[in-house]
Amino acid sequence: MLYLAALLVHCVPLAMGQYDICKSWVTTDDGPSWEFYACQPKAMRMKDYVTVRVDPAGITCGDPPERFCTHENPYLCSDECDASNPDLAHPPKLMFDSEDEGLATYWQSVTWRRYPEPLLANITLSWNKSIELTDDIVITFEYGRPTIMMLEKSLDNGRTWHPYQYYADDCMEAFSMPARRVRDLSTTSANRVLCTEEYSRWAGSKKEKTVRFEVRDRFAIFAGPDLKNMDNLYTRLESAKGLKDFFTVTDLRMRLLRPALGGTYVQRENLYKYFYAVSNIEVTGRCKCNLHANLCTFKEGSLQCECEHNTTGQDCGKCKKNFRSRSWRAGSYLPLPNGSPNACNSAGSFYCECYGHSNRCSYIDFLNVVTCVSCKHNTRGQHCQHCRLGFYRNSSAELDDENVCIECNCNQIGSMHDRCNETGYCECREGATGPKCDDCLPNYYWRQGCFPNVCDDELLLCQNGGTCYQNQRCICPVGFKGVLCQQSRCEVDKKDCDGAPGAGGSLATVALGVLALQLRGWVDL
Ligand SMILES: *[C@@H]1O[C@H](CO)[C@@H](O)[C@H](O)[C@H]1NC(C)=O
Ligand SMILES: *[C@@H]1O[C@H](CO)[C@@H](O)[C@H](O)[C@H]1NC(C)=O
Ligand SMILES: *[C@@H]1O[C@H](CO)[C@@H](O)[C@H](O)[C@H]1NC(C)=O
Ligand SMILES: *[C@@H]1O[C@H](CO)[C@@H](O)[C@H](O)[C@H]1NC(C)=O
Ligand SMILES: *[C@@H]1O[C@H](CO)[C@@H](O)[C@H](O)[C@H]1NC(C)=O
Ligand SMILES: [Ca+2]
Repeated sequence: MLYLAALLVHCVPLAMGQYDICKSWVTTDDGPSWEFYACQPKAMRMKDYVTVRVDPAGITCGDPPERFCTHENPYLCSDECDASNPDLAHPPKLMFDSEDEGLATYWQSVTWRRYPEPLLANITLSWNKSIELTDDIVITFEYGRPTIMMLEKSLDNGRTWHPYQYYADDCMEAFSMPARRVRDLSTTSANRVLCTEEYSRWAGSKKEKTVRFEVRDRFAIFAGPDLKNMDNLYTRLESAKGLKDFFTVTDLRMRLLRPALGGTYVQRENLYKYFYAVSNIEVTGRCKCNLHANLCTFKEGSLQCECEHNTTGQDCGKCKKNFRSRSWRAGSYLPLPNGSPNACNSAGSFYCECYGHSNRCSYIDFLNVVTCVSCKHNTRGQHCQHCRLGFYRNSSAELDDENVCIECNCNQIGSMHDRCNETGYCECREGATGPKCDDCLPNYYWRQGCFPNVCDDELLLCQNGGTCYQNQRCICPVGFKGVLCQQSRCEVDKKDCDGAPGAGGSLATVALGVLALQLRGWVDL
């Protein structure tokens, strides 16, 4: 009885209590109504929902069958691994089964018979769902723990990986890192990635079997040794940048880099006692639902939050359709003790979707329409569904994305105006080209805009020994003049020499074009 009570008290901070309900039906002066709270699912044994992959191919023992020895009894090699015999096979799934008392079932690698080539294995765990760790990751090794290994994590379903913790019997030698202990971390370094020697030394294969990633010790930095002060932890998780993400994973990878050596150097005459054997990988955590769900279920092979607060998505990371009157936000642990639900809302009695770009709608009497007011993120329109002039639609972003509108960035001189088409192309003045109109067409030169070449090396050659200066003018020798130095100074009178082309006509065309486009823009509004 006493034991049971102690056990319950011990479990309270992580298993029960705060943030376990999303809403309740309350009676107020205005009558009964729903009240909403920040909420999160209970912690679960995550190994029940994991997909595992072991690399490289052929690293699992038993194909072909192989004998192996143990460090305790290296010359009695009577044990056998045989993949074709269920009693002697050691497939990866045995790292996640539930074991009868006393009978360890385990995945086992081939032996290090290829020494000195390193014996490397990757064990990759994937959930296809973001998980928040709530307790230590505990990996149990039969026949000794690796002398070098590394734990990596991914937050994006395995697209990118980051080191999580390094393990070695000599951190300096293996990773050029000083050995540290999680217990010695402080509030400012609680999410530091470190190398520890605590789980790699030889102490007999039966005695010390576990390798840990210490989540509790890191929580304890804020919540105290028995995690009694969870409020402080929750406050820190909200305020300390990157702390929540540090405990969040979608995938984990153990990189086994050197097996147990039995406390001595590698004995080449008996390589059959070197291998990896993992009997259990315990991962305790909860589905990350952004504090918008208190249930997480296993559906169609994946964990899925049962979203409340009118949110949706695998992690409740979006507002439901018709509930986007303001931008989606995660729920918050603060203020204590119930937190803030930050629920998604429809705009009240009348419906007006603003795709999260505005928090306000207003009714325009004479048009009889409801329209969003002060659209943000460079959007405009009744539902903030268009981009402001000078911006174009980001084709890889949803309408409710903050990055939905991209600035056109048209070159001010080269383009007719600062608007662009749906793919970001600006409308260029004569002679200009490029998506932003900051280049010149061939036979044009750039000088505060694009101008047709006056002279060049092909068709518009300077004559009578003149030289072409930057396609802008011919530098004529003494005695010649004219655009291409084609005229002798004394031959003709002044009137015939001035051949300046009239630019008035084309300027007027440009101005008209601008006016027409402005009109179109105005009508568009
Ligand atoms: C293990 O994964 C890492 C990437 O994290 C990769 O570089 C390495 O080659 C893999 N090792 C094996 C044995 O597959
Ligand atoms: C991952 O989860 C998503 C959302 O539940 C699902 O659509 C997808 O098929 C899953 N992918 C895999 C590889 O299981
Ligand atoms: C979500 O929408 C429903 C109507 O579909 C409403 O009754 C409920 O109160 C909303 N919940 C929240 C948290 O806004
Ligand atoms: C377009 O939207 C995507 C998704 O939000 C974003 O990652 C990207 O940066 C946006 N592109 C630009 C140019 O802003
Ligand atoms: C935008 O303009 C460019 C260049 O004129 C053109 O290639 C592209 O097809 C246009 N895009 C659209 C959507 O009209
Ligand atoms: Ca097992």
